[in-house]
Amino acid sequence: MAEARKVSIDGVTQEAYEKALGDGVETVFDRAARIKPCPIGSGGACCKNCGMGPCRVPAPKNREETPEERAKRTGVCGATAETIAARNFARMVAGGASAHSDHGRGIAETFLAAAKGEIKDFVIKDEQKLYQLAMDMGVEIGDKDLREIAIEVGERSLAEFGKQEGEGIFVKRAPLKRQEVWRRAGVVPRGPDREIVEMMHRTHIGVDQDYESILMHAARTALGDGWGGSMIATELQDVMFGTPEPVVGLVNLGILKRDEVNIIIHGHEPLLPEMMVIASQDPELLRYAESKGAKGINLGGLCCSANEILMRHGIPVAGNFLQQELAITTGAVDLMTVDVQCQMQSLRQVASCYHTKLITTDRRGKIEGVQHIQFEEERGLEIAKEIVRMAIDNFANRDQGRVVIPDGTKEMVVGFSHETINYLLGGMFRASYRPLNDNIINGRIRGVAGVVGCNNARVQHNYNFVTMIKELIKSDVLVLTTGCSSMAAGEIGLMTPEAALEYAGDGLRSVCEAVGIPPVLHVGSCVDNSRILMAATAMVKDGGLGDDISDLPVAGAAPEWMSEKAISIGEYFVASGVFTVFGVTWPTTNSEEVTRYLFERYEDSLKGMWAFEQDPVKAAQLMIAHIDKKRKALGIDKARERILYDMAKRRELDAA
Ligand code: SF4
Ligand code: MSK
Repeated sequence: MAEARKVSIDGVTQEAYEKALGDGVETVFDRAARIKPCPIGSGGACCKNCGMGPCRVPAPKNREETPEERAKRTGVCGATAETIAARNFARMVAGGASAHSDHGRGIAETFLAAAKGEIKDFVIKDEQKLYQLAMDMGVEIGDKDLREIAIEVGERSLAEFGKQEGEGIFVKRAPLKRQEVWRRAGVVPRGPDREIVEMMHRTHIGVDQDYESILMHAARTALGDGWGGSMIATELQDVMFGTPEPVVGLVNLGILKRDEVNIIIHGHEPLLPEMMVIASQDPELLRYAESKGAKGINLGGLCCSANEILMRHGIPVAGNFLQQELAITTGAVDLMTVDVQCQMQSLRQVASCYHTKLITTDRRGKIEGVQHIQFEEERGLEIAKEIVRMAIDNFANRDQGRVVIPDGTKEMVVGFSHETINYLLGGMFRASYRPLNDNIINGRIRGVAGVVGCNNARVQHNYNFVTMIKELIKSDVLVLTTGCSSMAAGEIGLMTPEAALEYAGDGLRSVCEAVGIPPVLHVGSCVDNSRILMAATAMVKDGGLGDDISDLPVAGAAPEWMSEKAISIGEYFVASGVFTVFGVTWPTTNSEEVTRYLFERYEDSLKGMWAFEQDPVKAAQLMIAHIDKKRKALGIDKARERILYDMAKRRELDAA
């Protein structure tokens, strides 16, 4: 059993955890205390890729190994520790890329069906983005009507996944120099399906046994995610559901309501959540809820499903990955739906301790013993209404005597899509990243960092995120977040314009004040890391900061990562030229050579590299040092020294 104040830095989460303890319900925090990570597997020293293994090849601890020992450190088939570590890492990339890409494929299928008029509940909401997308995909617009354009965009998107030859359609969105880097390194992605299948093939026993070759294909696979599957998901979701614009939302478990029907949407795909937003506001269902004694229907989200409906509709967010069980242990959740990714199997056990109805809604994401209602796009709203009705019916079963909703929510301003940042900075008629570039060049903004990824029960919930982000913004680094990182920042109050006054350095604060933005910008869900790629590309294209993403004073991080998707995201950041730091644990520590390849030698071919640092302050300092190195290379380091002097001078004058 873990101690409440040690499991999370967030008081609301601590209170909810104490309630779970009091109820005798085991949660992820207790399991993490009970189950220790395997020291052999965690460093990539275990191979189970065939029936002669598993083979364990750990390096000796606390001393250098002799050449003889090293020669013997192989699996039964002779695979070296390097091959084994590289294969394990590459398979994590493939796993993560497949999750994002399968998400993207589902969206493309729905988009195409909607464009053809085969399903009525999904429509084109952002026509301007559709036209832009069509042009980027090379669709001739001519005198075609919107429907024809949408069908062609849908068909081209779907065809991308299995593209056997050539280059992914969005590769040409990248800066020209980046494309050259990829072509030279031989990592231009074809379709994500092809790259993922090849990755699995290469890492089968007896195929690719050169760790460099494996790791270069890992880069190609990840690029097929970031500039392929994930980017398609983001683009089509925006066209169908609307491109996010700034909106205020609430975050944390305190969003649950004692006197309303509480429904939580958990997972990643926004199809059902979009329908649930409509269904939960349906007048007939609201009357039905009243007839059952509830004052209303309260829809909330968890994980990335939450991010999707928060940034498009301002729907409140109950929390991030480590808070999913705690939402149920409040005793206030009448129904929770889960679709795909990041939903714990333990939800079934936790829900069984309360009245909560747990429903799986995607055929790919079933949980043994849990009721399944398949979401069918053709009957999207009808199914959503059916689920809302079930939640209302279950409200009567709630034992209000067991309900404890921790007091505490925070406001967060969200919805900073790539387009929105463009408009906010440059204005509607001259949308541009130029003002951002100017503020980087003049030194008010030191650089930009993407802080993304999951929570991990091996470290205190939200601590690494919040500590790192505070360190960055204090040092005038503008932070972009996605996924669970966004909730961590929101829960501590870093996502309001006022946060800039309290936490940001002088330079960043002055820009946030002038534009009216928070120092930490919520850009979306996990697939929306593709927005960060587009933002970086726009910075290059608007000029003054070099020719390539690797020239920019930017860095990436996932200080609490746990999922394979995070590894794929990190890998495509690196392969796009971004210095990227991960915390908690590093999956190749058993092989110095593989680790060195990822941390140093990737830079030779890809101009980006990984780093690992568990301490979030030190990790932030690594990022800042990288940003400063890039500023120096661009010759803009002096401008920042001047601006700091100006600030100090100004303070002196203010004090006088
Ligand atoms: Fe062992 Fe080689 Fe089989 Fe892996 S592939 S389990 S190293 S024999
Ligand atoms: S939900 S992948 S825990 S960010 Fe996207 Fe959070 Fe990580 Fe899932």
